[in-house]
Amino acid sequence: MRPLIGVFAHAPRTLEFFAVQTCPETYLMALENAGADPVILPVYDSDETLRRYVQMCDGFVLPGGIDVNPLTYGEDPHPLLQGNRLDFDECELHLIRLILETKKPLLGICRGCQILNVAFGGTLYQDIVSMREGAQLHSQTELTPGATSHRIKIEPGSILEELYGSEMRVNSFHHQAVKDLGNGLKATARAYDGIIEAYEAVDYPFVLGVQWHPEQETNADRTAILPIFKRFVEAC
Ligand SMILES: [Mn+2]
Repeated sequence: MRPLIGVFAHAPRTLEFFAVQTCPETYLMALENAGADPVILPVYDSDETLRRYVQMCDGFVLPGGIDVNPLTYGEDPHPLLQGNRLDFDECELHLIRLILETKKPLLGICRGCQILNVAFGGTLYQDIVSMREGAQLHSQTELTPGATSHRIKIEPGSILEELYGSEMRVNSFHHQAVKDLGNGLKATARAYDGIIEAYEAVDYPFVLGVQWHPEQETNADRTAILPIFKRFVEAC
């Protein structure tokens, strides 16, 4: 049977007059193409509901989205912090902890990779350019849909190395990034400026965080079976 994958909704970047939770189609397409049945999970404050979601699904995807509020990792806001929602972050962190208890597979993408690191006790660069000297461009200016913009070095023995070898090109749509990795996380890929682009959780069968958007590759070919999603669905 095809695994049922919960994709968290995210709060959109643009401010609305009413709160919205949404999910880009590319995540759903990537999962369907990889052999899973995706379902969008709203993120809100009900322990009972969140536990039901966790029980119901075989694996989970944390999508990209707005900035993570720095109070979640014990820091005050930097002047270049962008739109964020503390209430949303707190519900998501609660949901992540419930998922981790079950050891079910979890894939964090972009903001998902960042908040998953916070759930493990890690911290973030609130703004890469102003907080990290010598950083390269991570807010991509290449406009072609599905295009990549920088290279990453991949660690031997990692899931990514198994899929892509020792180096690959990735897209890059982030002004925040992982600073200190959480307990039990191991960096498995970095950009050439040293920014962490991927990590795995040592004590879990499949917990992977990637700073780029692998699902965006479906913009170029909507029927493509993408390696990360295929590997994730197999783990589910
Ligand atoms: Mn990047």
